[in-house]
Amino acid sequence: MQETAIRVQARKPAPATVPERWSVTGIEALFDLPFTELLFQAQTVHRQHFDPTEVQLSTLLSIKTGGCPEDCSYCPQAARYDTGVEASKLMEPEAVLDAARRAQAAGATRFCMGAAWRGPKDRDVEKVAELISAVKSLGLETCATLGLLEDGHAETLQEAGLDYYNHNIDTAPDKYGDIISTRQYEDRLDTLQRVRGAGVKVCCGGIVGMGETRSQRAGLVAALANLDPYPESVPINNLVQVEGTPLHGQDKLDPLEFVRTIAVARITMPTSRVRLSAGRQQLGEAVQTLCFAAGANSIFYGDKLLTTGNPDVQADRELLDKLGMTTS
Ligand code: SAM
Ligand code: DTB
Ligand code: SF4
Repeated sequence: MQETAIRVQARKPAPATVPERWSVTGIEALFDLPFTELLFQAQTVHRQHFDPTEVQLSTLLSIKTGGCPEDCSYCPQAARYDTGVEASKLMEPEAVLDAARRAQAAGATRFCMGAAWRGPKDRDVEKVAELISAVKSLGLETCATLGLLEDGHAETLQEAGLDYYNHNIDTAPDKYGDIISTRQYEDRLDTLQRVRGAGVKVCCGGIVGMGETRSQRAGLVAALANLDPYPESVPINNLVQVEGTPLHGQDKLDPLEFVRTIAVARITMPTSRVRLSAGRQQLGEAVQTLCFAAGANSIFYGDKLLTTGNPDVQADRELLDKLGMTTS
């Protein structure tokens, strides 16, 4: 068979400093495109900034699980919901390092440490800073997601070697109050500002499949794309429905609508890593493949997310091999 695959040269992403301003209606118009047209536009943008055959691998570790005082209605770690997740203390450095070494040996290039806090106390930040330095010294990129940050926290984490801070806006601003009542959307923006101010790269995305309308999915993407600059890393989660959480039993999102969301994120945030995040197990191989074709170029890689399942490493390797994808 004739070799027809054209390997597109990766270009260094342009700095995301002069974002286009996106209106919700402009983004809804992208969602409304015929599927093949939307995918073509997303692929075109993708190829202008990245090698479309390459996927970045990030591994998650829950360094402090459960017992969280917040009421995020999707989350199995909120203390108020009976989900069977046991609360635990912050992990010891040696155990975190072991997990980071294993992730690196399996091929991950970024290690993301998550804590079920509303936000860390000063003492917690000191301890997490030690974990970050240790993980960074292995040669991995570092990411942390610890909740709302206060004065000085982002700077301490930056000095320890933090590359990315994950802090999701989760849903459209006009949907936020339906999902979380213990904090405001603006509190999230304030922490994102602190992260930027300290010179740490921003990982910020959201969850779809929480009963939002298409217009609200467009609102989520608009809010992300209009951050100035827009996030370097954009995790798009498909709600993992956990028994005991208020969102368990929610109508499931049409998988093709998930693919559309990925495509629209790619078009509106051309130089970002768009990451297939929670919910990959439920998507299956064919839909994930469409997501890669729509411009997704990162995944959470490893047998577990924070408390829920993820495709195992072997299955991911087989899928990526089958698709002829390379990893970084
Ligand atoms: N407690 C911190 C916070 O909320 O920022 C950090 C950890 S929290 C678990 C990180 C993110 O995980 C949330 O913002 C949400 O987007 C995602 N997440 C949590 N539970 C999820 C679920 N059941 N399905 C999909 N995404 C989920
Ligand atoms: C993100 O956007 N998704 C990840 C990561 N950032 C921290 C977390 C997904 C959590 C899914 C539910 C769980 O495993 O507890
Ligand atoms: Fe707590 Fe984060 Fe879960 Fe919300 S998403 S309940 S803040 S761990």
